[in-house]
Amino acid sequence: VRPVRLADYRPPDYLVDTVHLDIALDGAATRVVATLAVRPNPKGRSGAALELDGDALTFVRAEIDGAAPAPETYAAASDGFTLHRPPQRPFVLTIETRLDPASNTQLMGLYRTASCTCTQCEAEGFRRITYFLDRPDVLAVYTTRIEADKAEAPVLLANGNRIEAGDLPGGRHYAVWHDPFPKPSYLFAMVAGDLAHVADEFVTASGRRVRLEIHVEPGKEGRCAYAMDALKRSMRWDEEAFGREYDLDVFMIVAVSDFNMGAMENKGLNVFNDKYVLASPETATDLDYANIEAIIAHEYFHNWTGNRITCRDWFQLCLKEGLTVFRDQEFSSDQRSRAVKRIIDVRNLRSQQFAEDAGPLAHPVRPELYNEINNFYTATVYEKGAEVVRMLKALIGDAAFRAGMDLYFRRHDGEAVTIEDFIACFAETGGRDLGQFMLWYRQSGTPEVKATGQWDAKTRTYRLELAQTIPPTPGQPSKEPMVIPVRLGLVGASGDLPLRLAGRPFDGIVALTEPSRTYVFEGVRERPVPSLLRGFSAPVKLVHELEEADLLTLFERDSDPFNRWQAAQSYATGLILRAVRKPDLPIDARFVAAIGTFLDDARRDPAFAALTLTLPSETDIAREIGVNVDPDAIFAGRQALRGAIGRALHGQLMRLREELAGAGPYSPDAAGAGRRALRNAALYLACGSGRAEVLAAVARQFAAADNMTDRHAALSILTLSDVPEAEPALQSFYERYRDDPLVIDKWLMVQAQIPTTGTLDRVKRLMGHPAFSIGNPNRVRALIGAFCSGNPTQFNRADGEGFRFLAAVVLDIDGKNPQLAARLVSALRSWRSLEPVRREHAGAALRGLAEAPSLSRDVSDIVGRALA
Ligand code: HT7
Ligand code: ZN
Repeated sequence: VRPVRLADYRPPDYLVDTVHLDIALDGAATRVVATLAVRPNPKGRSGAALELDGDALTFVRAEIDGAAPAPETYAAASDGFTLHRPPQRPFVLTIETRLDPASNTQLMGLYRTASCTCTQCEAEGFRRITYFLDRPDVLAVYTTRIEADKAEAPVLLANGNRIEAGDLPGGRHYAVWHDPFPKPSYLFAMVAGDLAHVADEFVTASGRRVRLEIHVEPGKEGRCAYAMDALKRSMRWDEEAFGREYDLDVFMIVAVSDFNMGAMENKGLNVFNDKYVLASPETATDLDYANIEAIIAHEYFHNWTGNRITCRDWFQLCLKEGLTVFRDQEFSSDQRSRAVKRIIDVRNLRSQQFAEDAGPLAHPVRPELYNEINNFYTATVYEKGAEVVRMLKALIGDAAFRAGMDLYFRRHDGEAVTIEDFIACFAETGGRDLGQFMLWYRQSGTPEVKATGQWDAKTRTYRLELAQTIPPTPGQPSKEPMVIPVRLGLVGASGDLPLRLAGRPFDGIVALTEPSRTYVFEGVRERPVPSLLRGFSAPVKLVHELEEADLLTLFERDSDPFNRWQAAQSYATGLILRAVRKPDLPIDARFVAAIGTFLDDARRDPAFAALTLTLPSETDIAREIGVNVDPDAIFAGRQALRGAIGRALHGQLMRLREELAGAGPYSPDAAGAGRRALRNAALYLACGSGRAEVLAAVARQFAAADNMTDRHAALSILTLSDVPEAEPALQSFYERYRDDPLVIDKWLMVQAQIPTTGTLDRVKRLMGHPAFSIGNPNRVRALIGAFCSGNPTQFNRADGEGFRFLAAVVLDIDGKNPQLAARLVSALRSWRSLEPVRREHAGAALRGLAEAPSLSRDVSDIVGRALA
């Protein structure tokens, strides 16, 4: 049947109006009876067979309108159920299946996790529970009856509102839930288990009372306060920023310890990876808190962008994901610092999405073909998808954007729609043709914008030429020019210069639509330094050769905080690249001096200063180099810059750290988090000096910290610095947190990232540690994911052992959890940019995987595309 093509989309031949699910949990003999009200779709093919999807199902019986059909009229297999000649009128189809949730290691469909039995249906998991038209354009009203042993599973939850519950003979009980909102099958959820919960209430803008519940493993209730607060703030923000109110009487979140991704937006019953719910100062870092806030918001926001209005087909995934990421980013910007949030998001976009776009797995924001949809929950669909929405807003303006969103909600509520439907709303409210803009959804690859500028003192003009090119990507050898919003300003001796463009005051943004265009700014009285792509106004690679003195001007004077940060990053990147190419040259003292001056003022905005002091990562540098990458040389170049800053500024850095020491108890708010981030960034740089007193301070911080952020930062500095103090610190960390799996993940992760030759053996040893479990995605990501994606020198070892290790682990995991295995393989997405020896080893590991017998569709799709 695969691959699936967007061009082949056909409306379903049948629709399902209501679904009654009766799920009786009973270990390996769990019984599911589905009663479906089916009718022919007027937009489908009349008289067509009804082909229901199934995956690993055990068929028991079927009925049509209460009677058993003749055997020759249907076919039931583990992967589907077909009615050859269904009635051409509404009819009721009942099908019974048997399941064993405990043997479901894929964590898709109905499965057992430590504290409960739960479901994960996106994208195609519902077909692992019952036979169904498991596609997002079939919307039905669900009623779910769950029955289970009362002692084992006192809590029974499903989508919607609870309408009935009661006890049954034999120590069993049941609950019936009804969700009045039609939804696609991927949003179905149920949970049954021995769970504790915390409850709260939210009163909507129109005065409706909504009960809020967070369900967790008993004993973890004390770690839900931040998630609950984030939920209430998200609900209020969606009312204020988008006019969206919650629509059911209850909103539930369940935290589970075995989960393939971050969380899932099932209608009224979000299921979360416990990592993104549970937090206390002693166990969670500031980053954990920020992630919890963002993911709680993201899943909540899906209620309107994804659930009330859903996708017509999986090619439209960015319709809900890109838009919802945009919404959660806006929320976090409003809750915290907009500039800091933007820098963090752009760093993430560049490290994940740009890398994807530059390699063999590149695909458009809206792909046109897939072999396995699970492999398209990517940085391109999510993060680039969010950038596309942000550009749309920049191009049509805030008011037209908000009006477009209002129109979208009004026009398409209760529907399954396409990107074209979405964009049409903004074309209408923005009063413009967005045909060219659609290329952002169709063309893959990161556009490159080359800028060249010239100031003419005589005419007081500044000519800026912008030229765009889009590199070839798999299946797309040539591209058309895109619409690229470039926010810009010209910076003079005392800040931004007032500008005129084409005789009018310049509003700060141009839309480049041609391959190249020259803009002539008037009234430019002094030689300016151009500040381009302010706020990172488009997801492009800007090529603009600025002198180091110009970068310093922007770093010190640009009114745009993003470009102040960018100038420091570009300068540091240049220095690291020089150190990689010419390791014997000393580091440029002017940059170090500028950082020294910056430190004097760093207290004004600690979170921003912390980002400015964070050197470009090894992956950032690898991306800049692009070909024949040698991760060892990059590591050494980066260390050289860190060492030069540490040696020159350790006194100043350590004083700054002292001055920022917090008074009072830990609080995860943005101000406190910013202070801690700056203190720890300063400590990391100071430690580059190798001075004993700095190391001693790190060790003291590790021992005396009153919160996980500072303790974890100290542990990470010690392990990254490969000093003798690291081992006892690791030992004591383990002893302290051995009963807390989420904290032990941090212990696994810091060890996986140690940049020394013993790390691969250490990782292999840790796989045998009682704290590790190959069946738990969080443990696998913490140890193996962190090694393969977060330790460039050791994963990319020149002897190829890192790649061979990954291939062996992937084969092992693939038999149990293909989704998890496929995600691990993505660590090899940039393999062709490595230098020849490493490239050969990486290619051999991929080819070895390709030849393995019985590879899952998930892994073979990634491997096949990586090798193509
Ligand atoms: N919509 C969800 C994406 C998802 C997922 C979540 C958990 C396990 C498997 C999954 N497959 C797809 C999460 C989100 O983007 O909000
Ligand atoms: Zn999402």
